[in-house]
Amino acid sequence: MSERSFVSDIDQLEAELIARIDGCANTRELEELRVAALGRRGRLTELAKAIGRLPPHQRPAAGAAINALKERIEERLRRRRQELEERELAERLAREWIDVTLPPRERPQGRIHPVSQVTEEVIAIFAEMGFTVAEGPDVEDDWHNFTALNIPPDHPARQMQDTFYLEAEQDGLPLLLRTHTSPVQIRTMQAGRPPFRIVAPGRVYRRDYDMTHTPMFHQVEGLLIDRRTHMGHLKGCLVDFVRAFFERDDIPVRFRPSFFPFTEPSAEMDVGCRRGEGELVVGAGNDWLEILGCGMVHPRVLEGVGLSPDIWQGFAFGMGIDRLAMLKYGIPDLRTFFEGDLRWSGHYGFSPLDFPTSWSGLSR
Ligand code: 2NM
Repeated sequence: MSERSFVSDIDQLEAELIARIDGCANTRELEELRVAALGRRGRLTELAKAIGRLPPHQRPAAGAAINALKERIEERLRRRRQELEERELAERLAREWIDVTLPPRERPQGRIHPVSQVTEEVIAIFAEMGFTVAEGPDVEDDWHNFTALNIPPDHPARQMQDTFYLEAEQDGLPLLLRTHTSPVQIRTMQAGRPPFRIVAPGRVYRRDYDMTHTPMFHQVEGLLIDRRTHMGHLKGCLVDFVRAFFERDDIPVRFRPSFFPFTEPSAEMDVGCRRGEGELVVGAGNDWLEILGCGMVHPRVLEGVGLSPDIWQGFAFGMGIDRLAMLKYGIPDLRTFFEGDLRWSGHYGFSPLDFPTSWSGLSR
């Protein structure tokens, strides 16, 4: 190859590349062109390789010419890129615009389910009295759900008709869906040291379905264990609770003797109410409505978790959250709670902004 033809190749390539750079319509085309010209197998790179075929004395000048061309092309690419970027930006700005005066798009606002609302209300009230929240598994074993609670082997609650048993077994006994949240209290007492003040909210399961029963429902149970605890503490605590919950200082209450295997003595607590045609008003009237079960924790339950009943005593209670929600907020049919009907949630649900939470100031 002669020096003259090399120089004319350079001139020709320059003219061609410049024409193509100017002809690029956008930055993508320009980038393709840059690779085709300056890339590892690009036109300029190939031309540079041809220097090796020139006679040695011509190589320095040819090399310099190639480098100068490369710089001119790079500069041209840079300018063209800037032009194209500015044009593309201007096009995007013209095309993509937002009308900031438009009203915001409507979007669905969820509602808090009455069960969640009431659970948090109950927790908040007991939190003020120094109780903390404890939780446990929905799938329990026979010992935590029954035996530790002094429920005898032949008790009806243990029957197939009443309890959901799983196929899976543990220590030769089938696992089950907890029938109350009491096993949480058992687990808490086993894992820690007294005194205890806990509430255990959660789902529980019983084989029952009619106007007032669903196979899954919600409970809050509470437990207080301390030295020299007595029935007076139980009554004071629960009377304060119902007054706070129903937001009435004058609400009539009474305790009726009852029976639970895990408490002795046991009681049921009623609140005054008024019943009319299809209506039920809590807090006044000459009728009574049962709202919770309670009692002093049975010595056998205490012994079962390694506490001496001579030193530690306590009281426990349990209530149905769903029923409390029906009473406080006038919801007639329990079964509607679990149908997931958005019209129902819209009507009976609560604003998320009013949700009482552990971070909204009441509990510690
Ligand atoms: C109730 C009524 C009375 C109760 C007892 C215990 C435990 F674990 F301490 F023994 N937990 N919950 C209890 C007592 C529950 O529900 C109607």
